[in-house]
Amino acid sequence: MSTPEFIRSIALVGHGGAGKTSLAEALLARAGAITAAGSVEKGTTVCDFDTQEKLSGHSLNSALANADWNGVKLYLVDTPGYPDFSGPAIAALAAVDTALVVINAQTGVELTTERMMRWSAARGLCRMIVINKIDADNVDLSGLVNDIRARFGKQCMLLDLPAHDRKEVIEVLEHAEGDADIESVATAHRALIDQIVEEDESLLARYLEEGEDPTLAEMHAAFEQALRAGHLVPIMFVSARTGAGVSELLRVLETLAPNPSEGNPPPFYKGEAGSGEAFHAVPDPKKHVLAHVFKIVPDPYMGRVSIFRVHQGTMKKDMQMFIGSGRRSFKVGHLYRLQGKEYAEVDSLAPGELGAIAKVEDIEFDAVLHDSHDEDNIHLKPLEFPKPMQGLAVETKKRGDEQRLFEVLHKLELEDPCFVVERNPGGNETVIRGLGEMHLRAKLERLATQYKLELATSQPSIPYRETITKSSEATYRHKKQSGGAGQFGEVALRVEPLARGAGFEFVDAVKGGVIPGVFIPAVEKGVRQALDAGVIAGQPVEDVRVTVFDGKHHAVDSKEVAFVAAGKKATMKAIREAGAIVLEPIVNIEVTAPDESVGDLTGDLLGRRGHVTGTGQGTRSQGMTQINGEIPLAEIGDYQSKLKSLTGGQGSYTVEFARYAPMPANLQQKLMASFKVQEEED
Ligand SMILES: Nc1nc2c(ncn2[C@@H]2O[C@H](COP(=O)(O)OP(=O)(O)O)[C@@H](O)[C@H]2O)c(=O)[nH]1
Ligand SMILES: [Mg+2]
Repeated sequence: MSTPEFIRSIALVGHGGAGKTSLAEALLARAGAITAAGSVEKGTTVCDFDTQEKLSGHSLNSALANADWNGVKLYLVDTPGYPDFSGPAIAALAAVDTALVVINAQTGVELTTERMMRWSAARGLCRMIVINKIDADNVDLSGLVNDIRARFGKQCMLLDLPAHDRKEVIEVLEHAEGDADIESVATAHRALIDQIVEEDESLLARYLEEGEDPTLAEMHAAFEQALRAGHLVPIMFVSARTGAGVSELLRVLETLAPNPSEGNPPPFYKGEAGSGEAFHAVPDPKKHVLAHVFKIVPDPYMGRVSIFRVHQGTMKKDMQMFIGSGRRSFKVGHLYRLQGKEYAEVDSLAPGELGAIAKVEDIEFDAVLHDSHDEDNIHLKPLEFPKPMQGLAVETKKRGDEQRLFEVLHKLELEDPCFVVERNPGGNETVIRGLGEMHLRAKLERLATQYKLELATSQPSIPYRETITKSSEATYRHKKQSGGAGQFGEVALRVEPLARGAGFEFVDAVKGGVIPGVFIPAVEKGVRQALDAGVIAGQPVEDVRVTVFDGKHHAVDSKEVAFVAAGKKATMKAIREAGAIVLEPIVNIEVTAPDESVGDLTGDLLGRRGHVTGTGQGTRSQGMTQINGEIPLAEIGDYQSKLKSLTGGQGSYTVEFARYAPMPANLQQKLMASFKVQEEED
């Protein structure tokens, strides 16, 4: 068993193509965890082991690897870099102490670089920047460093410098002088030490007095403090291809990357996620076990594999554990450490270690595992994922496959927090949603190749909503006499608008038992039926409070069905009088496209009832501009093909949910008219 002091956990994050998977491979090879580095092109890397990843040539999911180096255990989490696959990449941030942001020296700071710098800071992680591909032709390393500092701040400081025609690097903490590219070693050395000693007053005082550099050991604590506080974001240079800088990076991970007690882990909560009572896990092997599941793999042979980080205590083979709320327990059985697709059995895992258990079907993504009854209902600070909006309606081509499609889609949902499956309650529509077109295409490919499910796809219906703009009251009496028994129930209620996003509130304000308490759930059921089915346009009604304040009952004829019917009809009546309107989903869109197509794209967005909220002229990638805007979801159906034709195939985009907004009156009229026709036909 390793002790926490000798454990490092690092997520390799950054834009697609930056060389994260290749760099993980180079680190593993240099540390001796594998005999030779494989290559992404040949499909022989540890981290891109999936068939689909090998074919597409880039990572689609996160992957784990580990290495032993000078008595230190390194855990690496390789993550996918394209925005479409950011679900697993964000999830990895919950499992590590260090985010290693890999930047491609050829293309510079890209979309995912910026996002990961932001997301990992928000998570409190220690950040380090690695500039990869320094071997490539026509790279402007000095310009890139300036750009990094302009975007992310002066605390981004050189920890090493490329030297000898970029064939090697010189570490500037250890060396006070030397020949290097970009900047003089002496300047970089001075700047770095100045920044580190700032963290510790006594160190600073001595440094100023004696005018002599503190030793590396003396600076260690201050260095970690600077990392944690975000006062220092070291920049290093490597070439995963030639190996330049790889040994130096390995040494930095060993000696300077935080161990679990030097990191800045997010808090846990007792009770509601994100609210509740906050507390911090202590990376002490002797305490109660707390582990957080950041990845689920539905493995065809192993069953459901849950991959977690141990935050506190020691997870042991055969231990009895609880899931989240503490009501369900399971025996750990086999415990594994992962090396790409290989599972190695281990007896125990200490705080800071990443491991896996298999065949516990109750465990879900984001669950907290613990070994104590009292520690019930624990959550880790919630991760923030973009809400998937890009949708496709899917149908099996072969009849009889429907049930299996449903099961398989559920598996895909488990492993990717940004992929969801919706069953449209009205129509018989199954809609898959993801972060972009490429995301959904990857899932369809997977369904076809791995599960032999061929699907027909179509544009899904738009998830409109209804809401009300003022309060209103209504009474409805349901009375029926059929044969001997009758049905009687009368409900009076009030509907009031709530803030956008508030959902639904039901209030029972009935006095004196005019509606007996046992029938209140029936009234609520009727109210919900009316809201779910929609009133003016057949869309679910949201952001309303419904208060039942009066009614009547009959000693013999009052029945549940009567109050369900009365609740439903009273709600419909009240909503019709409450200034009901239709809301439509608006999405944030981010387009990256060649500079010369910006005019056309802006015009196209306007034509789609959208507008531009900002453009970033691109040093990010030479000749590319980023356009941010807002657009109704209803208008992006064919955006992919339009973008392709306007940019000669060079543009890409992502969307995420922004908000619901009232629909323009003319479009709302249309929707309501078609709902009327439908209602009359039924
Ligand atoms: N010239 C050069 N190419 C590299 C280097 N590292 C990775 N590559 C190439 O860049 C491409 C993307 O690499 P990959 O590791 O898949 O990037 P990822 O998407 O960040 O995981 C592949 O073709 C690699 O061979 C490097 O240091 N130098
Ligand atoms: Mg990769």
